[in-house]
Amino acid sequence: MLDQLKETIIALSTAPGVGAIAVIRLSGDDAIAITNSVFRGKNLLNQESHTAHFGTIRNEEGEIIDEVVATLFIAPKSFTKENVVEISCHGSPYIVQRLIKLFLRKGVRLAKAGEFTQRAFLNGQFDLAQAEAVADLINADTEASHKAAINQMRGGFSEQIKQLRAELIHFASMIELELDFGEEDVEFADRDDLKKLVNQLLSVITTLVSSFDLGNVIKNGVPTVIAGKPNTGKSTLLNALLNEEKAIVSDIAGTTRDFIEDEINLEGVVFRFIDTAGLRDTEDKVEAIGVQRTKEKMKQASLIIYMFDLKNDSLTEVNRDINMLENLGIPFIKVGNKVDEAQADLYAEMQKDESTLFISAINREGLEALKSKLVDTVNLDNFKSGDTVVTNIRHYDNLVQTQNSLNAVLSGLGDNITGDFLALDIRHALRFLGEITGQITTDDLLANIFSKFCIGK
Ligand SMILES: Nc1nc2c(ncn2[C@@H]2O[C@H](COP(=O)(O)OP(=O)(O)OP(=O)(O)O)[C@@H](O)[C@H]2O)c(=O)[nH]1
Ligand SMILES: [Mg+2]
Repeated sequence: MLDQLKETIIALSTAPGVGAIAVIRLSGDDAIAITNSVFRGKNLLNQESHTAHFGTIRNEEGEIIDEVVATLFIAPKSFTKENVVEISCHGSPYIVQRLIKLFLRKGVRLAKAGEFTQRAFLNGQFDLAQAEAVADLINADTEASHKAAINQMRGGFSEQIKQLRAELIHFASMIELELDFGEEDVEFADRDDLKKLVNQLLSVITTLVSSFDLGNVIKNGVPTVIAGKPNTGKSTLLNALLNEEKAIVSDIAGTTRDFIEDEINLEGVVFRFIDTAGLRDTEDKVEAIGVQRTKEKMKQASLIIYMFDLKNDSLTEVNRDINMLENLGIPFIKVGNKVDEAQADLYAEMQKDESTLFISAINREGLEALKSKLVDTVNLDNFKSGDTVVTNIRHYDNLVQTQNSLNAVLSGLGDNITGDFLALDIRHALRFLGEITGQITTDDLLANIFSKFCIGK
């Protein structure tokens, strides 16, 4: 791994394809020297860090490949803390390819996915959780996900975790010291203090764990299933929300067979709407498969828009459906459609329940109220107040594991178990916490994380 680190790596850092400018990045001990060997205009070896230089790059025959600007970052004042050169050339894939090939002949090698960020991490530029936030930041496409990624990249909950972990290490070493004394009955680690610390840790970690619901929504959007009987107007609503004729609408019950989905961004949160086959018992084979899929989709949803038909449904049917949804245990919004042709008695009855919304999907009436209700259910307010939110599933997994180990420590303390068992559970907790920030790493863990990055990052 260390030898690999010394090699100078290269990759296109801008998006592939034609553009005004493309940026090729090199990082490693020899980045500047190698660039200098093909660069004409100035001696790059005599230049200061953070300076940009115009010149030409020529191949072995002296032929000009392109006019470029080379920006120098001298170690350790660069993203990777190594020597870095960023070459801005004309944004033609042909030129980029010729330049990279020239550099490969000069002894650099192609960077692997995420290798620049991995080097930055290994050289101590930031911790692992922050490195992962770099990837999130690149993929962020809403205000909320952008904010969460920036937050995490700038330190987020890493500091908090490192601090608590340091205190726990102190206890672990005290208990292990006790073990060294073997038979003698000594207690260096005060059990009451340990209990206090573990409780404190648990409360912080529990808050972080429960923030993941929101974090996941911020990062991946809210899968929202539109469900209801055939012909209630589900596809009409989807089209109205998306502002396009995405789904086929007809007055034939059972029009939608497979599910259709698309996203919209409401106040910085992405909702992934899934229009489904109407729920009913049917003899039609294809439709029956669709209904089965609807039921599965509903179980996976974070939110269900339950739509009923004010024109055609009976109160008994609606109540039965609502009952079924309550048993499902997934948050749902009740929406009565076709308010323009509503049966007076059903409408009056349903209006008694203040949480029910009434819309006319076909006339686009009541959609704004529905949209604000959707946003309300996500409850972004927590996030806006600057609370730390866990958005990464790996961090979430580790936090849950830490929680389990700490609970084991607590119950061990309750049962007065011996120091060696306590030490074991504490060590587990330490490992799970350390893996979040990268204080403990394995090659597998790193490979797994950085391979998800794009090449050039
Ligand atoms: N009066 C009235 N008719 C509506 C409204 N919304 C939809 N419709 C009509 O209801 C019929 C069914 O609409 P769809 O959107 O296809 O209903 P669906 O729930 O997707 O039906 P399936 O795909 O069969 O499950 C169509 O004829 C629509 O024009 C509304 O707000 N008012
Ligand atoms: Mg439909």
